Amino acid sequence: MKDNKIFELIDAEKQRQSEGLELIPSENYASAEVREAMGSVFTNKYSEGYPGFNSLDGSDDEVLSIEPDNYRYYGGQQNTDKIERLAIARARRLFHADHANVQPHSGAQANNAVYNAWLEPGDTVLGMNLGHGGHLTHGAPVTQSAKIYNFVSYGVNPETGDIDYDEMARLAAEHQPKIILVGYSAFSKIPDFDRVAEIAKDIPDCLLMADMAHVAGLIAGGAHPNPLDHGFHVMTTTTHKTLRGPRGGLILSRGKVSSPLKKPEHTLENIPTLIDRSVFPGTQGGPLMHIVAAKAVALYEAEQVSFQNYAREVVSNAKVLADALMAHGFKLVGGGTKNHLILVDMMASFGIDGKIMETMMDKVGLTLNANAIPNDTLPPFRPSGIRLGTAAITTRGMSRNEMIKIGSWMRRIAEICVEINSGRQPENAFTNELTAIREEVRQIAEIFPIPGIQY
Ligand code: DSN
Repeated sequence: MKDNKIFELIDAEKQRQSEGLELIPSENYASAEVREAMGSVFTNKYSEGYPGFNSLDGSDDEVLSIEPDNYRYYGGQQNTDKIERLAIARARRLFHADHANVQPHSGAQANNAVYNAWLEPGDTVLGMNLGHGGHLTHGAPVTQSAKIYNFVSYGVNPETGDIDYDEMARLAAEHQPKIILVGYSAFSKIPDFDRVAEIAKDIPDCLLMADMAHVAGLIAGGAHPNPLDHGFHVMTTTTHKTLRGPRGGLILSRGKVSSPLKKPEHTLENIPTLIDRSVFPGTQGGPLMHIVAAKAVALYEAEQVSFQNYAREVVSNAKVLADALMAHGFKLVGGGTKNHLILVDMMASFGIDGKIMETMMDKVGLTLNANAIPNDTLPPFRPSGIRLGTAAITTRGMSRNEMIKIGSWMRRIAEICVEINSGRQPENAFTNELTAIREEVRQIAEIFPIPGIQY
């Protein structure tokens, strides 16, 4: 008997996604093929261990022509070995990495696995402050890793919105971190990876780690620098944001790859194998092979020329949208964007908080999220800012005209929020106008359907 309740909700979600526009910068629309792989029979299979790392250079066909030297703890790996090896080979090619571990279940798992691979309890990590755009797993006190390791935070300069590299250098010299971590969920500049590598140069055994979850698709598509090309040892990412794959994690590294069955010496050169042992058995059990298959499909898609065009278009759409918003009086942290992401200070722009804007945008089918801005004085659940991005709407094929349209809808929504927030007018005074905007959004959404989704 079919579980109708759940399948009705799946249909409702298909409709919500199809009729609205997704502006949350960490979301995207995975292709039908990625979703098919996710729903495949690989979900039935246990594959603890690894598929062997011999001969992963060259094309897919060359990789498939070699018999894997697998290290698995279950039989029946004839097909799983091949898909995992293809995923690894594709990830290595795309990100110029010596090694890829495609098994982390999420970005948080990927980060924790790297910490566990390189650090002893009490060791210091220098990462970006959560309140300045960093990520929870970069040392927020509520996390498990913050109980184990000593996180020290650098921030951004609120005037420029850029990383305060002088502060980073001062903190690095003072605390001698074992990891310097560059990564973020709300940052719209391009990090100066060379400068960070220079800062780390004089610190013994300092691992350079980049959490590029937000921009991995831009890196893969050549629209953003790759930290592994600038002296970084490790890059972690999720696979579902700009990379447009299934929800999951990925760890890329530079160094020597050896058998995970033998513990290697604790050196930066051995980081690939230290990471493999840290993912399994260190922090995870069986890999999700249906997700690994879907990661392989997404990486295949990211190797196509069309994906390079996509990555470039995401960045140029973000710039057009940022310019449109600024022309409408929105004050952007950092004064614009260099990637896919826009952070707006709603308090400074219109005297309203980000949650009010998020809620009102939802009513017309435009989805974004309230977000803290650097040095925010408001609490995280009702912060001063909003965060939006162009990864998903670019997947739908939208470009300049639609960005300008979104900018003008947002201006009107902000004005409505101001009226309601000030108490000058009740919300129901705007019911008809909000319904009309919602209909305009629906019409544009219909012109640009989500690839691979029929509803
Ligand atoms: N939750 C993600 C984001 O929205 O940026 C980061 O993991």
